[in-house]
Amino acid sequence: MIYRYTFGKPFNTESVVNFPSDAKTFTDKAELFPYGKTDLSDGYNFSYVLKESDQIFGLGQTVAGINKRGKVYESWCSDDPYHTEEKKSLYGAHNFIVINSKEDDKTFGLYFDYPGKLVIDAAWSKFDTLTVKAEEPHLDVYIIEPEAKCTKKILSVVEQFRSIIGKSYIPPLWAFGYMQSRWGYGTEQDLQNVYENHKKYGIPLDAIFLDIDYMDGFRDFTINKNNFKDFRAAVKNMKDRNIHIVPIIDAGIKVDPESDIDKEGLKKDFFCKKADGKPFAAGVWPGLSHFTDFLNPKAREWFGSKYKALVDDGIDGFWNDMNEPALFYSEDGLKEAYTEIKKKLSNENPDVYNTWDIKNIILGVQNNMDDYKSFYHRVPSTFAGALAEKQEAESNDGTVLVRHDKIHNLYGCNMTRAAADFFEKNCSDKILMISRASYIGMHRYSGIWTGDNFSWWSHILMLLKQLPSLNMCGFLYTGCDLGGFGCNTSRDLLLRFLSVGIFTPLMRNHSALGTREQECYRFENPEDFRAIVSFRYRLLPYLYSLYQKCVEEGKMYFKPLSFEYPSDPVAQNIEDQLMIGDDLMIAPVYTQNAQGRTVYLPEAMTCVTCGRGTGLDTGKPVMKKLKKGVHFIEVPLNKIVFFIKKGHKIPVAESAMNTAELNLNKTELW
Ligand code: MIG
Repeated sequence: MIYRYTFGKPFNTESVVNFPSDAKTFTDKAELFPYGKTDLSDGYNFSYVLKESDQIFGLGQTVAGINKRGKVYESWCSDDPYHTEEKKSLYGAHNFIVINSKEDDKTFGLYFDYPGKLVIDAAWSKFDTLTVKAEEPHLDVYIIEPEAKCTKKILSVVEQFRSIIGKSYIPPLWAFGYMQSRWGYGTEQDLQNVYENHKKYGIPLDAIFLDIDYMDGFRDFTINKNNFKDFRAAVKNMKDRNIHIVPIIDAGIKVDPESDIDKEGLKKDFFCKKADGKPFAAGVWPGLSHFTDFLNPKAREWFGSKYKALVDDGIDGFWNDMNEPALFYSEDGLKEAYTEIKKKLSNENPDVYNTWDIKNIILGVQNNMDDYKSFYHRVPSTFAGALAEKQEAESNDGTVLVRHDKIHNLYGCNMTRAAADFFEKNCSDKILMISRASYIGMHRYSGIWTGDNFSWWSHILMLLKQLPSLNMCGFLYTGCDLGGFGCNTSRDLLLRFLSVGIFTPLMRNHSALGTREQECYRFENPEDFRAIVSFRYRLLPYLYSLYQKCVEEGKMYFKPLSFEYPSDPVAQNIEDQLMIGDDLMIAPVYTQNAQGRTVYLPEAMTCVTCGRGTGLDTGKPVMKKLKKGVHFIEVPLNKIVFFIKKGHKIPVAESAMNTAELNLNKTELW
């Protein structure tokens, strides 16, 4: 059962697209809200008293457990490369939660469709209370109850939620292949080297990503002519080898009187503006940049059409970055900071506090809230609700101004939608699209990568917790930077990352400029890497069809054990193993030097161990039937270990160097 409570006049985020016509809706009826209390006297405040054993799930992309209880979260798309435990926000804003109550068998979902900052205090301030706070008392709140008599209540809530937000994006099959990326790849030679080395060591590969260096001065939709004599020919050369090239597109457009796109954007009035009517500019990679008003449908269409030049060059995949939007500085912000710093520097008796203040002033320039509050979007008045600026009469094209911070979480989502709308209308082939920032609704247009993780063991575990939470919110095509983005990886860490990555729909090795190079062929015994990566291709008949089924039926691809086995007390506490579809379970190793790990089997399963054979042959699997319960499982670095439920079988293909050479129909059953 689904109910919608509309408070005030919400902004239309378009995240919910299939609200059933016979479902109940209530308008401004806080007193009828069936769970918890709603107070509208000072913004929107919701509170719900939890029982001791209540669990809180959802919230998509966060640094937290699968069970989110005990922490505060802020829904605020943020470019923060330090994914440490105390962080309240990452790049996505995913306001869907499920409260699971064992004591009185009450399980229900809540979706707060609100495009500004939302603070979710999941029993941190008070150990028994969940509170949700928004500045504007204008939002839609959805309540989702499980279907009567179902046994897996959380999954039932998730499926119903997924049905109202619409089907998730399906990438092309090749985007399920192994993909290599690195910040720094920007030349024809880079592509050639990466391709040749994978081939040399027999490591399968389907795509190579280009980071900002392929552009001319970091200008979107341009090519650095020194790096590529003939970009189109380079793309074709790779495609002839079954390698797809995936360039990055950043949100900001360089302020540049010489550039056509900047001139055009200004002329057509498609950039966000400040209160004084001047275009807003902030520093990002290209330097001072303009920001397309993605909330304006015309501007969105215009930006989307810019992808055409690259599509015409043979490009069939993109990654949209910096679209929270990340802001390194604004001119006003810098001026203010310099004034403050000068004051501090004039201190006659320098001390450490004074010095730290200077450091903090500098750090505060980046992604500053004052900047997010300083610019405006032009939105159709029918969408703006109560967020339309009061003083602004509707202009004659039916649009009104909305201040950015109030709809911040929709920015990246609509950048990606701009591209996706263009592909939908103009491309006959499926296009790979991933975005860094997201809001629920964007799952219909693209996947996401989980941003700038580190080469840390704990970040394998973080991924395991993010995957099911993201799936709950519709994001199925997702994965992390395998090997870790920041910091220097190690051989064993990369192998363990890859061993999880072979199961994630997006399987991409990516790392930051200046870190240790982490392509598989950089390490000793590349055949160990070959064993892992080539096994991915063997799993593709199962994984790709499972993916499509999850899209069609609104199901989760990765499920926590607690969702699948709600009455098993041990399963409730396991957050480092995941079910994949209805047939598999994984229990990845995420500890350095561990030769295996303890695994809990919630029912009888077959433990499958595969390893390295000759060439692409990953050898005969060793199958061992195990009973329900706790087992110690050995997992050597170069072996793949997973579990198949008793009575289930999965199709396994022969491996291939890329998906184009993969025979999906020639499979054996394991
Ligand atoms: O400020 O384009 O998350 O994947 O390599 C950093 C450079 C900008 C952040 C992305 C990362 C990408 C990097 N970008």
